[in-house]
Amino acid sequence: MFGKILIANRGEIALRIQRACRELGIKTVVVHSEADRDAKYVRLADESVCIGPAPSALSYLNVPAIISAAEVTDAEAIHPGYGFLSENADFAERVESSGFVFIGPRPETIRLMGDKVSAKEAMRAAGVPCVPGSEGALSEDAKEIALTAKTIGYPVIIKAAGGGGGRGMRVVHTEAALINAVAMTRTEAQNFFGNPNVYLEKFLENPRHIEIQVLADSFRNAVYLRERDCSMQRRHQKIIEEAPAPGIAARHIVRIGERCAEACRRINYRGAGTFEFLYENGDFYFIEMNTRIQVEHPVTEQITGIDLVVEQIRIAAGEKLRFRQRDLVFNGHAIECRINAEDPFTFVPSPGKISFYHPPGGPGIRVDSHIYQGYTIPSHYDSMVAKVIAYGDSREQAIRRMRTALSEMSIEGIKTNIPLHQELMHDARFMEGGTSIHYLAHRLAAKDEVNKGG
Ligand code: MV4
Repeated sequence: MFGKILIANRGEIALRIQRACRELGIKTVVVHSEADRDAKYVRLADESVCIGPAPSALSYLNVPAIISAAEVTDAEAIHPGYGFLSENADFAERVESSGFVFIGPRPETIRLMGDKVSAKEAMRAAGVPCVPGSEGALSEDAKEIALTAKTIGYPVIIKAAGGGGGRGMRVVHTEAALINAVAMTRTEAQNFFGNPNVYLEKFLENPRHIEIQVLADSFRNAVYLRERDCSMQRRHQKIIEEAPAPGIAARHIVRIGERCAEACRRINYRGAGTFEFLYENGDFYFIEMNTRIQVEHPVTEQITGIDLVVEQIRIAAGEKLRFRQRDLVFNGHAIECRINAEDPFTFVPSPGKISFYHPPGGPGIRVDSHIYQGYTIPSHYDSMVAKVIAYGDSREQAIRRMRTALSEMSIEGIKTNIPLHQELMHDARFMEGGTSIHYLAHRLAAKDEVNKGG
């Protein structure tokens, strides 16, 4: 096992990774920007290194500074967390060529999955069901593109190979609009991602976003850790996630989960990963794979009893998976609410000093957060300041515990989206379960109309 790990991230996930390291008896180094110098989680680390000024481009994305920090502190491995450099294949390569272990998949795997065209191709070849669409990237031939779209059937969605997470997409309803839309998406793709390749898919109008968590070691052992439903989102920012997904039969999950685990063995995947699917009318369609630990990993931990960050570290250290699929048991239901420092209804960020903080607790409540009374939330980064995770025997119990937790929680001095979560925990459609990716936007729009007196 490693003696010392460098954590190339900030906020709650930097603290979460430190906790996993402590459990394994590993010393920690946290790198931080000037804006995060006084954060408590930085003090809690065994060592810390300032790697640059507040803007991420000069600190958390500053590859030479991070590598130097690992060198001067004698760290053996680097955990990238989520966001920042976590899915940057060039960074993973630099980490390894500098003699450190990258806690994540091989650089080639990250590169394969970073290109959504090659990811989809690899997954289709490995037996994972995908959204019907073009075979690979589109050619330059307008007639051929029009024929492809016609064969798929309108509406279609044009996606950038270098995109993902909702960037670089365009929906097209008619052949008349197709070629111009392809050209525009291509130009944007070149400008944003440096890759002009685009591809076509059937546009699914009202799907749910269901993802499968996997873990794989370096010896082609792979397991799936069931699913998460991440449909409650706004502008591609998830706000509530849960496991298992309400209303989807376990045998259906088993079938798709086995496909994901088998795909991991085929591509010799290593580490934690997530297969993202759209789920509509009882069918799963693969769209993308994430090669990092995700924000919402705690809901999976709560229903499996497995510490995903600990497992990531063990796998990176060359250990074999300690369990097989048949050893895994899934129990109860977990819901995560992402607490953001923002206006609950306009979503305008609300950084600043926390003048009072009281976290919730009690049976089945977990809070993953780096904040405390007196902490100042910097304006330079993501607005997520805490994750409240409620676990129960049933979804109903998890919801009841979440309501209590949200009512106990107080964060003063800044605005948070706690009031929005409180509304959603009493929303009839949420309580029923199974709302689509469009539900939150529609609900917010409907509420706006009421407020305008419409
Ligand atoms: C889609 C889709 C409908 N049909 N693909 C957006 C994020 C990226 N990961 C893929 N996305 C979508 N791809 C087809 N063929 C709808 C979305 C989508 C979405 C997906 C997951 C979660 C939230 C979303 C919000 C809007 C659109």
